[in-house]
Amino acid sequence: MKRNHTLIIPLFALLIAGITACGNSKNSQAAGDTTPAGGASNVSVPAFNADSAYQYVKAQCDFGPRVPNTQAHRLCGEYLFQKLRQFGAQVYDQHADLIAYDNTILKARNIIASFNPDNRRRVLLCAHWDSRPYADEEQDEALQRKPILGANDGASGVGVLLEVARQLQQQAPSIGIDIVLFDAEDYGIPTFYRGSYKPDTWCLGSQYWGRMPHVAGYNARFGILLDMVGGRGATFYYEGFSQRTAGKYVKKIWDAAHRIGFGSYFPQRNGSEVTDDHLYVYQLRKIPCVDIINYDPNASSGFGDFWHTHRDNMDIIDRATLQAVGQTVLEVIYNEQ
Ligand code: AHN
Ligand code: ZN
Repeated sequence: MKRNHTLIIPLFALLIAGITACGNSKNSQAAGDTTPAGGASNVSVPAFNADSAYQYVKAQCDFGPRVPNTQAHRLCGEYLFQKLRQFGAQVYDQHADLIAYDNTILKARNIIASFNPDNRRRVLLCAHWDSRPYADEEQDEALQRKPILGANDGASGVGVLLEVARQLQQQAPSIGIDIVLFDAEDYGIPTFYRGSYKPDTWCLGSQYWGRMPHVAGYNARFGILLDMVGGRGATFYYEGFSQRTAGKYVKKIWDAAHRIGFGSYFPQRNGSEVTDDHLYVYQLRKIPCVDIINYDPNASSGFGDFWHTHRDNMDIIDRATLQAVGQTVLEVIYNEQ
């Protein structure tokens, strides 16, 4: 069989890449002295502030579409990096040149924030921070080639994680947390593309990080990926790949959501399998990773009728959805021993 160069080249063509770690390592604050006997308990879980998360979503959108190789993308990357440092994390900056489906070289930047970096017990939280260069789900073809704002698709997950980071600085959980903001998730082959199919054109930043983690041999107990977690009326069904490869953590997260009163957002029923960053976290780093993603298997709209259109802007962001997801994430990580 002929070697599959189209697969190998894009994945390994990591032309120029560099990682730099920047200090600010006043991190290990004593974890609370509560010692719960497993599961939900007497641990104090901070209150997620949805107004704060909303402002972080808006701040990203205010830069405009965060498409790799644009000024808005560079400026937003700098904003996210500085924000995470301000929250007291050890922040790693991972620059990489990644090859898109059409051979564009994307100047990509994964941003990784480690809280309590010396703790061996770790949980990974992740989201993508880039936004899609196309609105290829628009009906009007003229609109399809314009980049989207990605308030939900991109900014929402990052906004929730910035608010989680702010909470981590105020009160440390028992475990270490790594927040990974992946770049170049949403540069996958557009529907209007007439060239030949290529595999693995989505999630370029997580594919890079999976092969080249910020710390050699990086591992975590499990991961949670947030994708499209701010849309009004969102529902989060079990995502198929997560269920297959990280089932016990799916249960842990959905149980937590139900325990604290957000069950209506988290139906305990199977959804579809979605190609997303969690695939590469699992395949390349063997870390079970759960995708919390707005996908309704029963609705024709699937990811929401604003998905990959210009309607994915601040108008469809609902603080109540951000609250449901953010408080559930806090409930899970502060109960982890
Ligand atoms: C596909 O469209 C194949 N997967 C969805 C991954 C994605 C795009 N998440 C956000 N935007
Ligand atoms: Zn997308």
